[in-house]
Amino acid sequence: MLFYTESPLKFAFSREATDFTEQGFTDKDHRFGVVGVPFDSTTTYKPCARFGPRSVREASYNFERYNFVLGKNLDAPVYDFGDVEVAHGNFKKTCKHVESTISEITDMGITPVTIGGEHSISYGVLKALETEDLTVIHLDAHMDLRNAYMGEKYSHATVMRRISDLGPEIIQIGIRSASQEEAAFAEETGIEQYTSYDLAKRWDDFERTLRSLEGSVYVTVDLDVLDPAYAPSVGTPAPCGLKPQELEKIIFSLKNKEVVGLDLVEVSSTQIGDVTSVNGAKVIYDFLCLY
Ligand SMILES: [Mn+2]
Repeated sequence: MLFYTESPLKFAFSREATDFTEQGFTDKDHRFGVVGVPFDSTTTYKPCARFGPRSVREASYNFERYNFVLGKNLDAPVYDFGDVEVAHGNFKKTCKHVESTISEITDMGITPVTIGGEHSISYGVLKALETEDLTVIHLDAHMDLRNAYMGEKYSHATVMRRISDLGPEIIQIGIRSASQEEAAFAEETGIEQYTSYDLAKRWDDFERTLRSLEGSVYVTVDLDVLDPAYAPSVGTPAPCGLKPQELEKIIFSLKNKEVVGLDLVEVSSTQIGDVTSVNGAKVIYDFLCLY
């Protein structure tokens, strides 16, 4: 018998961990584990991403099990494992906790869905995954490719550079802000990019690229990829971003891809029902509805 949690401390539609030994699962079944990382110590502009896991989970209760657009129910087994223990002010320690937690989850054959926290936490997740032959789909207003930011090697602003050090292919989507150094690095290393302007001009090319992607895919969504009209409560808002309908389409295009994990970062809402948390929760909800 399945019990659906009503506690706002767990993502909507997640099952009790006691169901975990439920019979009937095969290795091919997709199971998902939600983990929060309430860490925001490297934030340089709007703080409060430490409240992201709480506000995104709370907002997830606004959605119907039936996904109207997809015409199907959210039936995939989802377990919410709660939050990783973070060490505020200590990236390295927090990163180690994230890495070991994600390793435990993947060892159980469960796909991690991580809620940040600011973007630096994605590095801890990727450290726990096999990055050879992996493509990281990175949705963000910013490239996050600096080698260091304000003297810090590990930061929300350098996270994709650190992930690129791990060796996966990277595709950046929704970009509209970068330093000259980052733009040069992306060009030199052949990181594929679709800016928010590209998406408006040549959506079909972009869809073709996504469709032709083979192998394992990891998805990292910095919610500032949306226009600040739809996601004002993020660490570093940037104008001229995506609409929720476009983000929805991108998430839906992950159907049939071999997704080994997804994270949603940079939600810094402190208000219940705030538009940023609702749009953030929708990313995870839409993704889980694909299975
Ligand atoms: Mn960003």
